[in-house]
Amino acid sequence: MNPGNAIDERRARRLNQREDGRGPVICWMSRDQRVRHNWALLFACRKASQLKQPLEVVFTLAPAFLGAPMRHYDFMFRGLREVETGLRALGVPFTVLFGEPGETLPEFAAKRNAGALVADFSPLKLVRGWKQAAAPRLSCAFYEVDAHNIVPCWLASPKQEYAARTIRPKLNALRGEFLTGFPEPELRHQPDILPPPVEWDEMESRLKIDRSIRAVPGLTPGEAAAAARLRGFVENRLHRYAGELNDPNSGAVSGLSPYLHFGQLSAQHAALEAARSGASEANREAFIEELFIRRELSENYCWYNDRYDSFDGIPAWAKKTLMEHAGDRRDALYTPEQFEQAQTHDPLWNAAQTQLLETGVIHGYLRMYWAKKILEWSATPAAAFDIALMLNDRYALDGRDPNGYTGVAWSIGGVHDRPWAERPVYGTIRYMNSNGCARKFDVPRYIASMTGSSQATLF
Ligand code: FO1
Repeated sequence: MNPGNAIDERRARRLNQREDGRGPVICWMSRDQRVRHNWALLFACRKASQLKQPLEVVFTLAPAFLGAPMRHYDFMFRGLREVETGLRALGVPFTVLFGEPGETLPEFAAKRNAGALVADFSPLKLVRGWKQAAAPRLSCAFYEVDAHNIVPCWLASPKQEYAARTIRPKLNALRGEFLTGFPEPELRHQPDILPPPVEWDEMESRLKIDRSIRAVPGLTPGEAAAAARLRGFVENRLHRYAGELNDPNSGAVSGLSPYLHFGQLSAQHAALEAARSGASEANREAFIEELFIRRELSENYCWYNDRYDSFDGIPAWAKKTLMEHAGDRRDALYTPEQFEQAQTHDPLWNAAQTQLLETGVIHGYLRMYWAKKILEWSATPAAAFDIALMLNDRYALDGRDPNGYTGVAWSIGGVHDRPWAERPVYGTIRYMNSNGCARKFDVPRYIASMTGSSQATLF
C-alpha cells in the first residue's frame, strides 16, 4: 500500500543529469492543468520542501497548437483561470509565458535561477519536441512526472503493445501499487508577494487560431465543473454504465473526456471515486476498462509509435489489406467539406457528425462507426485517416489526444484489433454498419435527437 499517500519515485524520470540547484523549483504545467490530484505538482512541492525553496508554476502558451480552434482555447483558458486562482490560494506564483515553449521556458528558468524544473508527461511529438528543445538550454535539474496515467507510461510496458489483452495484465499487475490516494501539497517556503494576475484577454488576442469554431454552449470547463461532472456520473450513471456503454441515447457516457484531455480532472481520482462507489463490480470494471486500460493503451501507442497520427503508423497486415482494396469501387465518395458539413447519404452518420459539430463530443461507440464510414466513402484509406483526424481535432473537445489518435487508428487502421472476414474497401479491417448500430441502440431516436427531422423515418 501507499503509506500516507507518499509519491512513488517511479512516477518521475530525469530528462537531464544535472543536480538540483539552489533556486526555486518550477513546475512546468502543460498536460495536467489542475491543482488537485496532480503528481507533477506534488513532486515539485516535495522537491521545493527538500531544497527549502519556493515553488512556482508556469504554463507555456504556444501561439497555435496542432490547429486547435477557439472552441478548445476557450475551454482551456477558463480552466487555467481556475488554476491561477487555486494556486494563488496556496501562495504559489503562476506565470503564463507566450511563445515557443522551447525558448520561453529556458529563458524563464534562467531568469528565476531555478534549482529544478518539473514537467508533466505527454506522449505527443509536439510536446516532446518542446522538452528536447528546452533541455540543453537548462542549467538546472529537469524531471518529468506522469501525472496523466495511473501507471506511468514508461513503466507499464517497454514497447508498443499489440492489443488491450496484452497490456491489461501488465497494468493490472501494477494497479495495486499505483491506484492510490494523493498526499496534500506541503508548502513552507513560499514568497510573500505573488505576481500580478495573468493578462488572459491579451494572451487570447495574440493567438493565431481559427476563431470561427466557437465554444460549445452550456459546457462549463475547469476543475470544479469536472469534479461536479464526475460526482454526477458516479452517483447517477455509473450504476448502468456497462449495459449502456454502447447506447448514444442513454447519456450514460461519463462526459469526462474534455476534462481528462485538458487535465482538469485526474483519471486516477476518477478511478478511485468509481472504486469507492456502490455501483456493481461489472459497472465499475467497465468504467475502469475505458478509463484505465483503453486510455493507457492509447498513451502506450503514441509513446512508442511516433507515426501515431498517420496512416503509416498502422500495422503491416492492415496497410497490406487496405492497399489491396484501395482500388475497389466505393458506394459513395465525399470530399472533406461534405463530411465536415454532414452531407452524406447516411442519416446516422450525419447525426453523429452533427453531434460533433454542435457539442464537441461524439459518443465512443458511434465514433467507431463514424470513422469507419469515412474509410468506406473516401478515395483512399490514407485520405480517410487524415479526414477523420482533421474532423476529430477541429471539433472534438478531446481532440489532439492519444485517445483520439488511437481511436482513428483502431477504426481505420486496425490498431489493437485483428483481421476479420475480408470484404470490399475494408479488406480484413473490422466492418461496422447501421444494422449493427440498430442492434445496439435506438437509431431513429438518436437521429431525431440530433437533427429533429423526419430523416428518422428512413429506418
Ligand atoms: N499545452 C501547452 O502546454 N500549451 C498550449 O498552448 C496548449 C494548447 C492546447 C490547445 C488545444 C489542446 O487540445 C491542447 C493544448 N495543450 C497545450 C496541450 C494539452 O494540454 C495536452 O498536453 C496535449 O493535448 C496532450 O494531451
